[in-house]
Amino acid sequence: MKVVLVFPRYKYPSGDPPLGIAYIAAYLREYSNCEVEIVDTTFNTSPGYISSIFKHNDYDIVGISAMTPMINDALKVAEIAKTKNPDSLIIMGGPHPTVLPEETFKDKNIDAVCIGEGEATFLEVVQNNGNLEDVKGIWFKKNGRILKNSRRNPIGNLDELPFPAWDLLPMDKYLKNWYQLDSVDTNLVGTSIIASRGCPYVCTYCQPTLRTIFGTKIRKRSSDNILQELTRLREKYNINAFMFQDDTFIIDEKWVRDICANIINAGLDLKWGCNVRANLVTKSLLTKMKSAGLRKIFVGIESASQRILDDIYNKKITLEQVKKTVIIAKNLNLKVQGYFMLGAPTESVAEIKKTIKFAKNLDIDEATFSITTPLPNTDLYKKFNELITKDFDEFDYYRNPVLNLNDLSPKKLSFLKKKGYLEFYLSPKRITSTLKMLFTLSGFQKSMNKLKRL
Ligand code: B12
Ligand code: SF4
Repeated sequence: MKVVLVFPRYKYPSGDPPLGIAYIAAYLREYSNCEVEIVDTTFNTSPGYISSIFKHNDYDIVGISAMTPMINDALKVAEIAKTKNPDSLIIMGGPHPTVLPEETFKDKNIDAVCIGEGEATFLEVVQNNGNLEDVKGIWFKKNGRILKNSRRNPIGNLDELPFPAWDLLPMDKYLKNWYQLDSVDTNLVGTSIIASRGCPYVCTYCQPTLRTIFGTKIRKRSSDNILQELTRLREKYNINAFMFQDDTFIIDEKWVRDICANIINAGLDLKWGCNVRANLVTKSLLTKMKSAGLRKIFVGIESASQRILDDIYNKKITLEQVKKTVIIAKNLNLKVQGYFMLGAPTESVAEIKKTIKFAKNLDIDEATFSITTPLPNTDLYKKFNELITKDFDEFDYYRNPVLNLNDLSPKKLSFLKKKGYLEFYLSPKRITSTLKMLFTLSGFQKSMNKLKRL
């Protein structure tokens, strides 16, 4: 049996490999005899690429991954695949079809949708030779009707998963374009990993999507398993840096300390970064993490308005915690990147300006300003449903406002976002590092990719 997994990323080149399908591919290789390939358009967006792949290959099963802003591109891939080979089974998975399966089935080329985690579900589809009748986690079309199999429980022990199938991805390009630790050193060679799945928080712009994909409980890989992955990555690709992409990496302090102790004992000598939550940061924890190689933290700050943080985002952090986190990190000489969102429902222009000013004055090295985008099925989406466009192409929080805000036109919001970036990166205390970044060769290439998001 021949399987292909497609990651139809056309919009923004990124140094972050698509770990979801790389995990599925590795799992299929480990536990079945099928032939599996990954087709990733991240570095080859030419219109003929996908057509030529399907012209020259016959696949029994085509799996396509989709986040909301990628859905239209994903559906085009499905159309090409079905046209070239009407007998192939087309399964779509990932965040978008998981939260909007019925909507996804409106496309005639989609035969099945995988709800949630994909490894065990896809394996069973392969083992059943494409027969979907009793495969948990699958919804499928039969005689024009949608049949909904029951949900599959998430994999209990994440250590059972083989490491992602990096060899099926264009890893040379990913390593070259990886930018997460640029503010530490633009010459670092690194990649991203995922050490846990799930998040217990309930931010309105994110949940219940994450719970729908990964279940309600947070699952963590063992520190030994993580160490093995890092060792393997260093052997295979000579990395000297990495990032934990986990949403809430420091949620379990004991686990994080275990990982750090393991990294130190193994003498791994890798520089790394991770996402933190301002309400969970302590000096003692960050000190331990730094001794294991931590060089940068990423903090979801979102807004300088406590009203927006509490009433609109349900973020469960305070601005005091944010300030304290930055002070602790800077005293440890760590780089800090802040994430901010502009244009929440009910947010005033004054509040947006306050957020930009707060970011500018905070002692952080990098800032990302995105546009508040209530993704389908999130609590924020449900609450402000009538204000939101239904064109999924528009759901891109780097670029388009999807909310119709009375006193704030999309043009004005985009202007404010650009202004935020300029004020932040051209402020006297950052201008030198901004120019330094732009004038190193590797920094320049990666900065160009980032600029596409402005
Ligand atoms: C790292 C990350 C990124 C990275 C890299 C993403 C990548 N995959 O290349 C970067 C920073 C580039 C990124 C970008 C964006 N991201 Co992002 N990202 C994440 C994050 C934190 C981790 C992704 C990950 O690796 N997860 C671990 C793997 C194992 O899970 P997975 O990818 O979901 O795959 C599993 C299942 O979904 C399923 N599955 C996935 N694909 C398929 C395919 C088939 C056929 C099957 C059967 C199953 C299946 O099986 C997989 C294994 O179990 C998630 C949140 C999270 N914790 O998952 C958000 C998340 C995926 N991102 C999200 C979004 C919206 C974006 C953006 C679209 C934002 C934007 N610009 O508007 C952009 C995409 C732009 C682009 N075209 O590249 C949303 C998606 C929500 C939605 N409704 O679509 C998430 C869920 C965050 C959130 N809580 O809202 N992201
Ligand atoms: S935004 Fe982050 S902290 Fe909030 S629910 Fe989503 S993953 Fe968890």
